[in-house]
Amino acid sequence: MADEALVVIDLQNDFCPGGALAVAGGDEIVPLVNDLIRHADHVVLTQDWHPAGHSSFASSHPGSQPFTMIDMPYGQQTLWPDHCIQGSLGSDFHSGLAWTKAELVIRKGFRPAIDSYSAFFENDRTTPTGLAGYLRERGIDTLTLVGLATDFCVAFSALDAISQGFKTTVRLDACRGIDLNGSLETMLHRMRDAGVALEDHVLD
Ligand code: VGL
Ligand code: ZN
Repeated sequence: MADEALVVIDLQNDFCPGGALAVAGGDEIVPLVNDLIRHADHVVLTQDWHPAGHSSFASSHPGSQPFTMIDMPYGQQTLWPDHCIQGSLGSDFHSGLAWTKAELVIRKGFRPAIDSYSAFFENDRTTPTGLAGYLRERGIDTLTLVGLATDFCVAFSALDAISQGFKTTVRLDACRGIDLNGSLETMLHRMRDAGVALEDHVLD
């Protein structure tokens, strides 16, 4: 139907094996995502897109290690290895991703002082990316989310999609997670409780 869109989250080299913030099996989802793209009416991609020295990088906080937490003016923030630096090979979409059909690429995380997991809002939870307005103006009210990582950018995007009034499905078989301190379990529960439809066609 014409009111549905597939949103492919951060299927970039740095989140795939060999990348700077590799998600286990991140590249395995590419064939299935391509299949979903082929069948979708509308396709939107997100691209994690950080300037060098971004505040979410552990390297920007002397003495801090990746995968630890830090207090930012907008709340707690996980620190990451340097990744998805604007224009780097790591920031490119996976070379096997059939992205040409995408009608929109939303870049996020480009403000030096704020990280952005969600496709809709930065991590201050108030700065919008413009995606909700774009989708509404296009008459799209139903979303399927796939990509990386299940428990960070996919989950935050799905929770915001629900709060913005979109009927939202996450295809878990077309996602892979980071799973930091139980984050996968936590975020699966949060999504289910919020009304996100969690589908896993591997289990069908
Ligand atoms: C992501 C951590 C940092 C993601 C992006 O795409 O899930 N995770 N930047
Ligand atoms: Zn990032």
